[in-house]
Parts: sequence; C-alpha cells; structure tokens
Amino acid sequence: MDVKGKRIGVYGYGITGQAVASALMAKGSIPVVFDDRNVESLSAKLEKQRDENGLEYHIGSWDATEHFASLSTLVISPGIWQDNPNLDVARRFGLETISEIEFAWRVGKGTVIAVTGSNGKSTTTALAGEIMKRAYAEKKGDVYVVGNIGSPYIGVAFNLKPEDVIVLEVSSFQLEAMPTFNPHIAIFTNITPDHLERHGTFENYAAIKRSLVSLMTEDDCVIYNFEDENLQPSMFPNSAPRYLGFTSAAQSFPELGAWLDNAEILADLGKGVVERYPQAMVKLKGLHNVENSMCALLACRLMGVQSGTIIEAVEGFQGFPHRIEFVRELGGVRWYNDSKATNPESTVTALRAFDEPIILIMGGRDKGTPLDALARLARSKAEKVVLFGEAADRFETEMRNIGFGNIERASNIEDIVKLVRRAATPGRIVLFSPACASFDMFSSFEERGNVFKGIVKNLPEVGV
Ligand code: UMA
Ligand code: ADP
Repeated sequence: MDVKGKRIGVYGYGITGQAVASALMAKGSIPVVFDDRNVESLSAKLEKQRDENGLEYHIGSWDATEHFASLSTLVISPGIWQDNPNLDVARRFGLETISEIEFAWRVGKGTVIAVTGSNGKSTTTALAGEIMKRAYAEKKGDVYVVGNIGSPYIGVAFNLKPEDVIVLEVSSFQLEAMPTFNPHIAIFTNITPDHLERHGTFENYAAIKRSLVSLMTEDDCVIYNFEDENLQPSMFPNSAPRYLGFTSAAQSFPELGAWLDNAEILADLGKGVVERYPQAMVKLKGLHNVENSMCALLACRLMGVQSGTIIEAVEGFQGFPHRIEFVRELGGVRWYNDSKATNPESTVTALRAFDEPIILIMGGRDKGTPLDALARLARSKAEKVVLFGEAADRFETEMRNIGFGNIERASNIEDIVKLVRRAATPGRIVLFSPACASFDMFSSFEERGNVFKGIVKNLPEVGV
C-alpha cells in the first residue's frame, strides 16, 4: 500500500492514532487526524505536530461531510464503534475504513502469530514472544510483540522484513475492520461474555472473534480451547486451516494438540510423535497459565522452535505485571497483585490458583456483573474479604447474603494494606484482585496495581 503524498484519515488520537500518524509522517503522507475530544493536552500535542510535521487535525466538534471527501483511506482506532455516525458518512462517500491492524498488515511483511480470546491474551502473547525471541536470537529475522498488549503494530510495520515474526494480540474491537488481515497462526484462549455494551450480544462478540480465521489456508493453523463450547472447529467460518486443540482438563485427547498427563504437558502436532514437557516448567500460578503456556508452546513448535528452547523460555517467564504478580513475602505471608482482574471472572481464576487460605481485597468501579460464582468461591477460599471503592456496598450485601461475614472495609489502598498486615498470619496469601474497573479511584488498572505494590514493598519487616 503506497501512502506517499496521500491524505489519510486517522480517527482517534490515543495510543493507536498517534502511532498511525507518526508512521504516516515518516513515510511522507499527510495524516488528517480526527478526535471527538477537545482537551488542552490533546490540542497542544496536535498543534506541535502540525507546526513541525505538517499534520492536519480536527478535534472536538467537526463535520465529517466537510473533510472525508479529500481522504484516500480512514484508519480507525479500536475505540471507534462501527455505529459511529461519522463512519456512516465515510460509507456514503465510499471511503474505505480500516483498523490500524489492517493498515499495518497491508504495509508490513513477516509472519503473524495472532492471539485473541477473552482472558489470557496478553500473557499468551508475551510468552509466545519470549519463546520466539529466544529462538530467533541468532537468526536473521526479528521478533516483535505488538497489538492490544499496548504497543501498536503500525509502530513496526513499515520496517518489517519478510523473515520477521510478529506476535500480535488482537482484541474484538480491532477485529471489526480487518477485511484482508490473515495470520499464519491464530490462537483462541477462550471466549466468555465481554464488551457486550459494544457488540450487543454474546453471539456477535464470538462471531467477530472467530472471523479472525476467515482467510486462513491449509498452510495455516488455528489453536483453540478444546473445552470451550463456543470455540469448536465446526463453529469457525473456515475449515481450511489445521485445528489444534488444547485442554488442561482431559487426560487423553482424541485430536491433535496439547493436554495434561501426570504432571506432563503432552503435545501431538501430527508428526507421529507425542512430545513431553514437564508441567513444572510453568512457574506462573494457576491451571489457566498452563493453558496459556500450551497455546504458546503449540504456536512456537509450529514455527519450528526446538522443544528445549521452549522449555527454557517457559521456565524463565516471570509473567506479566498485575496478573497474579508476586510482590513480596513478609512474615510468612505472600502478597500478590492481580489488579488486571477487572471483572469477577478474573478474580475467580485467581482464587482457583491458590490452595492456601486467602485474604481477598476487592472493589473499585462496579460493572454490575453477576457476582454469584465469585461470592460462592470467595466463601470457600477466603478467610477474610476487604472491600473498597464504589462497589463495596453491593459486594458486601452479596457476600453477607450467602452467609459470609468476615468482611472489612477501607477507603484507600494504604489503609487496606495496614489493615491486612495486622490481620494476616503466617501461611496466608494476600490477594489484591479487585474484580472491578479502577476508574473510581485511578486512571487505569496499572496505576492501581502500582500503588498497591509500592505500599506493600515499603512495609517495614516489623510493625505496621
Ligand atoms: N475517540 C474518539 N471518538 C470515539 C472514541 C474514541 O474520538 O468515539 C478518541 C478518544 O477521544 C481518544 C482516542 O480515540 O483520544 C482513544 O482511542 P482508543 O480508545 O482506540 O484507545 P488507544 O489509546 O488507541 O488504545 C487502543 C486500545 N484501546 C481500546 O481498545 C479501547 C488499547 O487496549 C491498546 O492497548 C492500544 O490501542 C494499542 O493497540 C486497551 C483495552 O482496554 C488496553 N483494550 C480492550 C481490552 O483489552 O479488553 C479491547
Ligand atoms: P487479557 O489480555 O485477555 O485481558 P491477561 O493475560 O492480561 O488477559 O490476563 C488477565 C486476567 O485473566 C488474569 O489476571 C487472570 O486472572 C485471567 N486469565 C489469564 N489467562 C487466563 C486463561 N487462559 N483463562 C482464564 N482466565 C485467564
């Protein structure tokens, strides 16, 4: 796709839009930026780019009918919904609208391993990236870990070589406008209801996810969760690629893929041998991380990585910050930060990862999602629950309704940590797994987790 000299629309000027605009300016095209926000920090940034690099911009209230006619393509950020009225204008004008991933795919080269799913995307992407980097250390290709994980694909796309590997986390938002994108390997960790406010129904959401495989051929491969009833091969819109399943539940496995047997991960890639990997190579907590490792393992074996390299990389993988992240041990108590748990399901996963008695810290902005499963599991696994933030009232009511009474409250993280420090006796796990969004008190789950970690790390060895 030749962009030189062209006027290309960039809708949304967050992490994605800024990366798209920078890449376009570097290639001699004129980005025309649109953003519905009009705040000082945004206009200052754009004004600077306009003066230094010739970028054009329209923010706050602007009229698409005035500006879209002169554009050759419109690249949208993931946060732009398909029912956005400005996209109707684009359609009326016959202006092609594509996601940033599609744009990067069109200009870039290399082999793509795409990772999607409702939970486990970032962990699986990061792990597959670590393995591929280790395997490619002495090869001529480079490995890039990009996408929804936080650094846009377009940031590297123009410089890619055919021998490079791109490990790409793809969200359902990005999948909405990717008509020609076609990965070599597609990983589906699982599908549970998420982002329904945007996709309307679970079926729509699942169908958008599954559309990732639409253009794959018999040379390509889909790695899917064998236990997930919404991810069975017959439900995908394309039967051409090979389908490899994974399961942490079954002891034997009728298909190709990976499964668990007596503390070993077994993998059959259809080459007539069943490979064996020690389950203990997975240092991260929880069976879900064994599943994430199976996904990464299968993908990297398909890419030709040696088993020994995979074992070394999985053993060395420390996980991703804010996902059941070990913070420190203090007086026989182990403290974990799981601030990325922004919904009850993630907190359920975290609770399942421990056998020890838990002091569970939850709260934040309530998403109104059902709490029954979480409350029941917390009753059986948590010794005490500490609540904070806007969700505290509803969480307390739900916990008390099912007969769990050891609940305390605090209004900020510092007070929570002090309270828990006094209550926790040796052998306990302290699990900061909020089950809620962070926006009532913080700008992101990262900030929330960093505040928690900072306070815990500063606790004195003795006293409170
Ligand atoms: N905007 C408009 N009009 C709109 C909506 C947004 O003008 O109708 C503007 C906003 O004013 C803002 C910009 O668009 O200036 C924000 O764009 P964005 O919401 O697409 O966010 P980015 O900063 O570009 O970050 C995006 C992803 N965000 C979303 O999908 C909402 C990031 O995923 C991703 O890491 C980043 O691109 C790099 O690829 C975040 C996320 O929450 C972490 N993802 C969801 C998830 O993981 O569940 C899908
Ligand atoms: P995502 O990028 O899809 O949000 P992450 O790897 O960031 O996924 O993990 C987010 C949370 O989801 C983790 O804290 C954990 O509780 C849960 N999780 C991770 N992997 C899985 C999995 N394979 N199945 C179910 N839950 C998972």
